[in-house]
Amino acid sequence: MSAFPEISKIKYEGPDSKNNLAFRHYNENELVEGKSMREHLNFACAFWHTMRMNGTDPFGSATMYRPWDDGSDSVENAQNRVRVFFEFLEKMSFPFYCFHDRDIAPEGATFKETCANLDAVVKVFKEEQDRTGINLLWGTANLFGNPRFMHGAATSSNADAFAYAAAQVKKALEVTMELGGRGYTFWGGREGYQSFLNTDMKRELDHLAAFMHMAVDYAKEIGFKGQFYFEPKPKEPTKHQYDFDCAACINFLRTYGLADDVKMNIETNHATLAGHTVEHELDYAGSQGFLGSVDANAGDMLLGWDTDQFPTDVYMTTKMMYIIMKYGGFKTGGLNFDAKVRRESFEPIDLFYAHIGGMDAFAKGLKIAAKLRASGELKEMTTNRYASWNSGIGARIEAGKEDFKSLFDYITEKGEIEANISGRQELFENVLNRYMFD
Ligand code: XLS
Ligand code: NI
Ligand code: NI
Repeated sequence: MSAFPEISKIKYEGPDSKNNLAFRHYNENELVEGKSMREHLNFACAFWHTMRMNGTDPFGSATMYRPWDDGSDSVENAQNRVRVFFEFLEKMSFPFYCFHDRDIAPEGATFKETCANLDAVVKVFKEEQDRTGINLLWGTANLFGNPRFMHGAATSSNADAFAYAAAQVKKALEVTMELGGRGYTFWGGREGYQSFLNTDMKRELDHLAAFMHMAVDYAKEIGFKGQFYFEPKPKEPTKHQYDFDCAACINFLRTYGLADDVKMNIETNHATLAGHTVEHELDYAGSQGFLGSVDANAGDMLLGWDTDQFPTDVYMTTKMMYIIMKYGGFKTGGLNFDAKVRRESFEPIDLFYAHIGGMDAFAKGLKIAAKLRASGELKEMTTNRYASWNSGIGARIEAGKEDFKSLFDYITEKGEIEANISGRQELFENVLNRYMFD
């Protein structure tokens, strides 16, 4: 039985279409720089937001109208949600999806029972994947929702919570592998702290590293070839999350010998919460060789929390795709819509509008980014800005042929530096606008 009987498969109708249930820019097989849009973007749908958000907020109860969901915690209901999810994915032409273990299956009375519930639901995922050819981009474990993780999981003051989390991730890795997942994501959840007075930070960080090493080792042991990701978030739920931003995460990975096995999963709203733009985070990770995957969403600049809105700002998607392409595009990763419809957008059809908008915003951004790249205009302007490094003293510094003494002599002899040239930020912005609107 169809959960969305009134909605047929969303088709590409082109930029002139006025059909709100059609793509205007996302044309999955259209080639951009010789690669299909589908492969450039690797869109994934988040199970948690799409199937599990019921619209509760701290001031109000559930609002979402989801006629297929009986509201119970039964395994049957969980299995049925998976079938509905795949109907949605198929109608939206999603190549990928992502999940947390606890979104997809209910916890049982014991850990053993919980694992059995998970297996029963994963069986349906497997069937649906086989039926549709839709794949798992990454899996993850929810190590934050249950009260046992009130002090965190890997960084908990309670060693048993660490052990439970390890058992849970072992199982989540097996399940991710069984479903052919291309990756596995660590998001800190409660890996952070509220007050330094009751916190042994060094010990907690060491534990987090030990935990991630165990995961990496176990993945190797079972032959899981997927890419591990670390997802930065500066705050919420804890005041100081250890995975604050890309710089903090990469420092952690390098310090603890995890740099070869883990890349970044960058979320737009988390970047803005850290006081960065997502472009900054993507470029930083890319420049350090850690660009892995993206949780595509948007925050509200006036609100200080993770609003997880759908991305519709084409300036932002253009800049994001420009940077992602600069670093060679996604290898294992993709654009996972870690986004939820607003509490007031409670009808099933809103799930379609939301994802169509996000996919079209990125498709349009991809096309503009490709035009920017083809013209080379911005790149050339940037390269010219650094012209002083291409020859003479700049080239010699880059080649490691100069030191403080030689530079002291160089400047003493010259007396003053070559005149600076304008940064021309306004011109750069005008050039971008020309490509946005032409
Ligand atoms: C929460 C995170 C979460 C991760 C997966 O803020 O974005 O959804 O992506 O645990
Ligand atoms: Ni996320
Ligand atoms: Ni988030």
